[in-house]
Order: sequence, then C-alpha cells, then structure tokens
Amino acid sequence: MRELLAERIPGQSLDAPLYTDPDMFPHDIEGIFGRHWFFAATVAEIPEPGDYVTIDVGRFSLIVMHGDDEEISVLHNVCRHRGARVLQDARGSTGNLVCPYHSWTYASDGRLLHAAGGGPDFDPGCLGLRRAHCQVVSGLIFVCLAQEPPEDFDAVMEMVEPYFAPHEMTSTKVAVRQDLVENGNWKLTMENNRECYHCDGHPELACSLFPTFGMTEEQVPEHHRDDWVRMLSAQGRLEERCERYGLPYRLIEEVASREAGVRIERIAMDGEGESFSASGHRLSQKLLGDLPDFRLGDLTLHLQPNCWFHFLSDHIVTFAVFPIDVDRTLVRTTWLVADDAVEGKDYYPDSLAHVWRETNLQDAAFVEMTHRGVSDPAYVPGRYMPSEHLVDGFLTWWTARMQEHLG
Ligand code: 3BY
Ligand code: FES
Repeated sequence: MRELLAERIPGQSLDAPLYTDPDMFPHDIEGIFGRHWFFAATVAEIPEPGDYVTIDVGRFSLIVMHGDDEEISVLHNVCRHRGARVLQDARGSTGNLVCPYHSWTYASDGRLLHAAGGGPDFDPGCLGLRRAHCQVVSGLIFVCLAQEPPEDFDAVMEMVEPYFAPHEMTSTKVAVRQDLVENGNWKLTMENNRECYHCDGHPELACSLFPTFGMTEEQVPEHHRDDWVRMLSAQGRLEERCERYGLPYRLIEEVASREAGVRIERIAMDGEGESFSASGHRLSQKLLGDLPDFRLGDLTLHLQPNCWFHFLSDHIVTFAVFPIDVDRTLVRTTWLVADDAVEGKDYYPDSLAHVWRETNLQDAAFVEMTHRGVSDPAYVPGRYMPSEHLVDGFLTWWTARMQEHLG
C-alpha cells in the first residue's frame, strides 16, 4: 500500500487495489476513521436523554448516546465482559445499556453499574464501556477514535460555525431519514459527491442546484453556459441579501491543505431560489432559527473524510458516509425541519425528500458501476477533468493522511 501511495499521480484516480483490495480496507479504516475526526450524527437524531444511534465503520461499532445528564457521548459498542455487541439496533431509546449476553449493565455515560456474581473483590470502576472523543458543534456530532485527536479540527470549526449556526440545527427535528447501502468502496462514494461533472445524471436536482456547482467559468461545459450566466446573476442577488442580513457566504476552500479538510460556500439556487423543489419554492413553511428570508440559497459544506451538508432556509440535509466493507458503503441521509413545523401542514415528508432520494439512487448507481469498472483487470487510473478538482482534493487529502499513518 505504501508503494501504491508513493506512486500516486496527482490528477488521476487511484490504482485499483486502493479501491478494491480487501487487505487494504482495514488500513484505510485505521488510517482515516481510526485517526481523524469524522461526522457521526446530529443531536436532532437523539433529542431525548436515553436516545441513541449506533454507527458501524469497518469493524468498529459506536454508540452515539444522549445521556441522562444531557451530555452527548460516544461509546465503543463492545461489552467489557467478553466483548459482545451491547446494542444491536441502528437506533432506539434505553435507560441503562444492558448487554444481552450476561446482562452487564452500563449507565448511559458508559459506567458499569452492575455485573451479577462478581464477588466481593470485583471492582466495576474501571470496566466502563470505552469512550471515544466527541465534539458537538451547533448540533453536529463529530467523533475521533484516536487517543490524541488532531488539533486542526477546532480551528476549522471556528471558521465555519458562523456560516451554519444561524440555521439553528439545535431547534430542528428529523423529518425523514434514509439509509442507503452503495455497492462500492467508500472513496468512490466521496469522489462522486465532490464533482458536478456528472450532474446531468441528476435531472431532479438540476432544477434547483445549478449544474455548474464548484466550477470556474473556464471549467463550465459548453452546454451549461446559459446556466452559468443565470447562476451569476442569481449569485449577485443572493450576495446582496447576505450582506444586508449579515450572513457569511464567501467561499472557503481548504480541502487538502489542512488536516481537517473543508469547503463551505453559500450558493444561489435556480428558480425561486429557496429550496430543492422543481420550482425552487420552499418545502417547509417554517424558517429555521431566526433566518430573515426564504431566499437564502444553499449553504453547502464539505468536510473530509466522510460528509457533506446542505443548509437551506427551510430545511437541512446531512449526509454521512460509513464504510461497511471494501465494496459496501452506507450513506445515511437525514432531512431536518424546524422543530415547530407540523407534518402534513407545514411540510410533507415525501415532497421534502423527493429530490435527494432520487439523487442518492442515481449516485448509488454511479458508484456501483465505477466500483465494477475499477475491479476489471483492464482498468488503469483515469484523468480528472478540471471541474473535478475537488475529487482530486479529496484524494490528495486522503493520500497524505494514509502516508502519515503508514509512516
Ligand atoms: O452534494 C454535493 O455537495 C454535490 C453537489 C453536486 C454534486 N454533489 C451532489
Ligand atoms: Fe456482555 Fe458477557 S459479553 S455481559
């Protein structure tokens, strides 16, 4: 693996084994998910004490728990007795955590409360569930499994939190969720997300998201010149509104130059410019937080290694990527609306989720066909086009992190 990384040619896709070799996969998980901050869930998914979600990343299983003390913590889902998985479900609510094997019982913060038959010398004090580092930033929960988490994360969050804090994710609720397993390596899922060169394959999304996403003028394909011109004038109007309301909108793009790679920008949307619908009209009638206007476009946030977000005025969509195996990847999408929005009156779940449900299915097909192609003995790394610079940025970030890991 060290050799393949050293031989990587910038601007090109990876050598096949880095996507497809089952022996590489554990290194990938340890080097990226075992060492760096990644996005796990939102507080809106676990609103009450006792609520939890479990997330599996390679062989790791984690419990993201809203504790009785209101604290969010992340615990390894491995019993301290003989290692059984303590919680089996993807989500739920529980008082204490009781291992189904011999009923060792843990508090919601992971402390071992009870183990039957231990005798007088048994000390439960140091047998709590192992904890991972966890940070909550305006309702987004991030996890780091390393003993010493990388330091850059705090500085990046300080930079980007003012962009999304006005959307007040802590005052939202889950309207729709979707777990989609893509038949491909997780890096292909991420690569596919980082470019809009394929956006002609997303007819529903293209009604509201300009297909020139992430491109400079020279990078726009000929058949999207008109979109570029309309985008520029919509962007001008959006930026005037943002100036008036004091909302940050300027592009920050440091996808590979920082340990916590990031891209954030508030971009105009097509049509009415409000939301991901065919006309661009709002999909929830309740503005998020104290936002002053529905026409605030799309605040798009990418963070390495495993997530992207769209913050709109009326809802938020979060995307988390969790590698299951070398050729299987879970994409968890969550749609959030204002917590006082009423289903069937202010929003309709199927309409709210329609565009991204369709888009996710289209993306899953792209990822699967690419995984099958890079598995073919005839595959050789291909060249990224100029408008795919964020894909190359992702791989540059990934390669540097893996080289650090392997030494
Ligand atoms: O969701 C995203 O950030 C990007 C936008 C275009 C391609 N992908 C859908
Ligand atoms: Fe959990 Fe025995 S393995 S109680």
